[in-house]
Amino acid sequence: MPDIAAVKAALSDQRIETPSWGYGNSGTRFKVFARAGVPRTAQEKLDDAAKVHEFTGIAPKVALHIPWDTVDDYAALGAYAKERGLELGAINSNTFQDDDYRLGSVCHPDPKVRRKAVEHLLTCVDIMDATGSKDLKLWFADGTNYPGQDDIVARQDRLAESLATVYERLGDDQRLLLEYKLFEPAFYTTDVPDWGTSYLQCVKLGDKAQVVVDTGHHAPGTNIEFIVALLLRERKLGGFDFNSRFYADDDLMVGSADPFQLFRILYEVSRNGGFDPATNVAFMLDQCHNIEAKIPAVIRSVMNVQEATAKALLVDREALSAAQAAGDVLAANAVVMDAYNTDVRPLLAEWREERGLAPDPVAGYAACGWQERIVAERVGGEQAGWGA
Ligand code: LRH
Ligand code: MN
Ligand code: MN
Repeated sequence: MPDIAAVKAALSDQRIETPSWGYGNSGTRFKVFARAGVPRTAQEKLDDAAKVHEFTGIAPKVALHIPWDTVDDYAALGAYAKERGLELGAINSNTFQDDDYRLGSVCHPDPKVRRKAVEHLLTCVDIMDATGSKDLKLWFADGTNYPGQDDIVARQDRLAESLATVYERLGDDQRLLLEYKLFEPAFYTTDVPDWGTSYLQCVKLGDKAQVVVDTGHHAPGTNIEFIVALLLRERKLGGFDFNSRFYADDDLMVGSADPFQLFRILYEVSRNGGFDPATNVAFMLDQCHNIEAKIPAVIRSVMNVQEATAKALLVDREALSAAQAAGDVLAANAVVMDAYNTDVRPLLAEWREERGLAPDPVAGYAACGWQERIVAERVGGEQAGWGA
């Protein structure tokens, strides 16, 4: 059986990064429901993130999205985060909201538009220098809607050239993380649709370029844990954007639709050294809380990742190897299922109490008075939103 002290130690090493945009209002293309107390500034988003960290103990990092989190002084924002026990995490670029990007950004046929997109990415690296962020996370909405609209390979060439310019600008301890997504907003071809395309581009760039797996960005039925295992084997897994989906890019709370899939993914992370801080896998959330309260939803999401992690760490690797070597299919499967079916909530409550945390973070947050305070104090001004 796995040693419980070692499991607890691994849980203590885990860090989950929360997205600034998860604290703001979001919705669908049909309606954005505003919620009382939602942050109006990047600083207020950090104040909320600090509460998530206070009650979970493992969420000190906050990812920013530029220009959604534009401020005058990024070093000051980094200092603001630090005063609250936080760090600024990945800088997410945004080359999808301007009219200029109708036909794409870094893959656009017009070099002037490509230049504009690359300039934005270089600005994001400047921001990283100011905040101390180590990861530039790139997702491109680029693609085409109709057969013949543009040349598939020419677009890959433009992508490679644009990425190379950005890669050159990175500092020694900074990474370029390239996220893929099957479709949307492009509906015929997408320029980075899958892990293979991201991997090929990253390999050409070099060691500081790695792939991001957003769990909502695959075709239904895709075996995501297989992708994770392969990328770890190649040392090309830069991180995750965790969320849950029933249909497409739903961005629901991670682990809600299919907690078993989350466990299977995290087992491959465990099996392939991905929980070792030296492997440097970024465990990020990328979610939008459209109808639920935001801070408790982020807390619940962090807990869902932590529960699945605990189960993954509980897999009896020795017994599994023995069953695999003996070709005992049922015994091997039983070892994995035993871990998955373990109720880890008492273990995690104990782990929290050992750190002076509330055993139930959701209840702890509900009782702390923060929600009432922000509802009373955050009046006037414009609420932050997904895309604002
Ligand atoms: C694209 C995506 C990407 C963006 C985020 C807001 O669907 O997953 O990570 O930066 O959503
Ligand atoms: Mn994402
Ligand atoms: Mn997405």
